[in-house]
Amino acid sequence: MKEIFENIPKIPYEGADSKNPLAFKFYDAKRLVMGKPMEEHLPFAMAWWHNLCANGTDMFGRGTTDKSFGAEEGTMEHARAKVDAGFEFMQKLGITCFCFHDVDLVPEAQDIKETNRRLDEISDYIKEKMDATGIKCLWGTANMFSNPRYMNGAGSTNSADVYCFAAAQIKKALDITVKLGGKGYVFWGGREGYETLLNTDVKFEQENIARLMKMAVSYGRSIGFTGDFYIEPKPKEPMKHQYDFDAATAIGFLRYYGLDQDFKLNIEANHATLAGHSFQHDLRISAINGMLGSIDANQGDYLLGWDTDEFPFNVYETTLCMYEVLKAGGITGGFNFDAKTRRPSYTKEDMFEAYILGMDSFALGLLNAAAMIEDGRIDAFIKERYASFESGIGAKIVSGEATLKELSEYAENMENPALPGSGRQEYLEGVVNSIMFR
Ligand code: XLS
Ligand code: CA
Ligand code: CA
Repeated sequence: MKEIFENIPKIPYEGADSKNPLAFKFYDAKRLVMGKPMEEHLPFAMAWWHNLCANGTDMFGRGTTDKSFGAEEGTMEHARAKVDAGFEFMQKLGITCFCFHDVDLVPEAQDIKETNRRLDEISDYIKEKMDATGIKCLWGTANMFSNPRYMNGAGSTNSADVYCFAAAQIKKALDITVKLGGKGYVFWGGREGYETLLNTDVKFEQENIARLMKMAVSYGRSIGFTGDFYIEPKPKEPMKHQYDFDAATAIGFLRYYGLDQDFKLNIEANHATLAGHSFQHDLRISAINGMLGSIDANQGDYLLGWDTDEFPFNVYETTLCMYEVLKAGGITGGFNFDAKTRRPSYTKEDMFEAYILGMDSFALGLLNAAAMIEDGRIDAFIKERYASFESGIGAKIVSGEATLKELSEYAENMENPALPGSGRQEYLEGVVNSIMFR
């Protein structure tokens, strides 16, 4: 078969001193970190939509990047060319997984039966490639936001017919995910939200979303899907207000509707920051609730108020992310680069350099986070910070034996309490710097 990325070799690891743009400087797949190879800590995935489909089109202009891969766009020949390109790309980078939406794989036909036939055909071809290369599917999903029929959402639409169409798409996307052995199935509620409360029955819409998710769980389990369903929280864009605002909101929703046994969260860096949180905040909230499933590894731009889906470059952020991941004991999902090159970065080399940047940034994050844990100063500080709850009245509070009356008497019998110990934030930030730039 003809090579698509002809001038690009398999990307080697060359170390931090390398000036070769097509080499890893920090991602060394077999290097052991805390007793485990980097590649096991960091199961990276390629996002089919950005990498093989997005061509740089934005609201102000046409695409800048040729993603035809030698075939006419909108044809099944092009769908196959994307599979060839994707597998060559992943193999050259040593990426072990991919994620997809149904409509990333094939052009949508006028009639869903024909779209589904095309999905059957392309998934046979993808499966062949997976068997030949060992590359796996991290998760699948259905795109229920691009087509105009979803202008008012899918699960939250006001049209029962559109709701049924969404159900049909989910059913097929689940079939394909199971056929490809996908570990997870994502619900990103792009248009599940509202523009104005004046035309919206929020309670009814949320109940309908939950009904659709329950049907998806029941169907998925019936066809042998044993993986996790994921909600991917995002506060806004495209809707003004989206129901899965952030990790805490999504967890509340899942628990309220009894979906928390089947669902976890897929946390995206750029979505957490749009919600006014740090990436690590949403990771921590998910982890402490037993809901940290998978990660969409990208970054936003603090100067822009929208979802820019950039390749991760901010090593402070990847460090603090990997700190949360290591503390949580790892994730069962993976690290999906839901990221696109900037519009003026339109060459095939740019596609590779972007992934090298992302993989190196996460490798650095992993090394730093492991060093922070091995250093122990942060853990020791936190333990000491709450030490007053380890004995005496503090221990009684934690054990649940204390009453409000008893605490009140305790307070009445003491002088004013001393100020709590210093938070020492600046010291701790200095510890992070001294570890990162060791
Ligand atoms: C968009 C989302 C989307 C999901 C999958 O902002 O990130 O790409 O990851 O539908
Ligand atoms: Ca995403
Ligand atoms: Ca995004």
